[in-house]
Amino acid sequence: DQGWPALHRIPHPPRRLPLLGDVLGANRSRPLQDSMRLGRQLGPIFRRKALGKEFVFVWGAALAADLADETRFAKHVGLGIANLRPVAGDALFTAYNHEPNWQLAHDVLAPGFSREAMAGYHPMMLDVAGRLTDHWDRAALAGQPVDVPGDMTKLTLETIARTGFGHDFGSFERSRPHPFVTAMVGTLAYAQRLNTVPAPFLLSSAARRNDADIAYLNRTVDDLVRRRRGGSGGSGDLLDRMLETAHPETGERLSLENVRRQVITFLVAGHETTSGALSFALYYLARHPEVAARARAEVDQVWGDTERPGYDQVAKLRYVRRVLDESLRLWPTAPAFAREALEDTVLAGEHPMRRGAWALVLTPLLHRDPAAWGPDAERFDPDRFDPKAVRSRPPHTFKPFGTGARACIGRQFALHEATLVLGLLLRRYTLRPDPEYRLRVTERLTLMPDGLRMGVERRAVGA
Ligand code: MNH
Repeated sequence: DQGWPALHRIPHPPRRLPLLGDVLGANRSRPLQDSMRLGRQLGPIFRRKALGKEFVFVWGAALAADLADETRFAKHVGLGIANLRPVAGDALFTAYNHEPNWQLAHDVLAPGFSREAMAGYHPMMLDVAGRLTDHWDRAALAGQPVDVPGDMTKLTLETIARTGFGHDFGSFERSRPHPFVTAMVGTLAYAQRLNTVPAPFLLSSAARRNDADIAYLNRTVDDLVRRRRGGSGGSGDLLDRMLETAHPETGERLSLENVRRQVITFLVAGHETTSGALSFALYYLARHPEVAARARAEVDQVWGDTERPGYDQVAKLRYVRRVLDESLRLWPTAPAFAREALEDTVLAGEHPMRRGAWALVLTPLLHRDPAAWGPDAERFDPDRFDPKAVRSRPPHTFKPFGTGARACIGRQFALHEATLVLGLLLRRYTLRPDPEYRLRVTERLTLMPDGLRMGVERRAVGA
């Protein structure tokens, strides 16, 4: 029963195959959206069988709120995340709760995400955004559509590399993605495939390819760290913290092997999800001109015609932030997180769980549960995030950054960066959606609107 004594009470798909379980008929390249489809049919808690094991999925608001209780549940490192251990080891994202390097790295790196630290990153974020707008200006002039996810990935990779590690990948000067991005996408896609296809059945060429990708990531990061240790110091960025800061109480430092894992983790976690969030927001802004107009009016009003908006002027873009929240509601780009029972317990008074049993929370469905979001939950409406509406909802219904002690450390970083960039783009361009485009969401552990292109035109005012 895998830790669920009353597993039989949890619904599962009607047709189950003896060996393959519920895998057959599943969409292997879109496991998340496949689970969403099943979840809609089976209800707020359900199970799927894969590789001979039962996996419990949860999306009902009341169940998810119970799983957020930190006295009874904690993060579970499983499925896709465990598959990333060969790349990220015991760095923050992939560490098991009991591994000492989690607390050590968390305490050493948390000040890197304080308000003061963020204000220090702000000018660098503006510089990187300037490279994006240079690129979009050329597209606008040539009447060429822009590749939204491609350009957002360049932007967010350069932003985390620059602010965190003083590094420049030169993404905007390349026509193809940087090899670091290709290797990273390769390892994420491989980790995702390991969820549905057992390792022995994956082609050995795919495994070799994955080893080569990991080796490339390691090499890139080792070079970067070596250069820093060779003297050219940063300005108190994340890498300086990793290399030089001792734990305030124990005096302990991160080992070099752990620093390597952390740098890879931050480069990956720090850009892929933010890129998706920006891309979905731009998709919705282009599709809802009335929302774009309201957001643009706010930017014009709050920023006036300052060339370089200040750090505090970003937080004042309340409506732009709601657009971002609403995009992350419909398509939370890190679309699931797992919770395990710390002791024997009963989930939501109904489902007994033994210590160690776990469930996967399907965030996009939680974010569309009519019980929390109303009958029109599928509709895009940023006003759901005005303060009055937020207060009227039960807690733990909006979880794009996970929950509890292991929630996202980069949340403020991502929100500041994305709000700043949306503000800059809204002020500078009118977005022209491609009328032929239909939203297709690709998955490689994270979500991204596939093939999203749009036209951009320079605005006359404030430009
Ligand atoms: Mn982020 C953990 C989503 C941006 C670095 N992040 C998480 C989790 C979610 C998440 C969900 C929790 C996963 C789990 O419970 O297993 N993160 C996001 C989203 C964005 C994002 C949706 C952008 C939008 N994350 C960022 C950025 C950084 C970052 C930017 C770094 C600069 N995230 C992390 C790290 C963790 C994490 C590191 C692991 C934290 C921990 O376990 O201590």
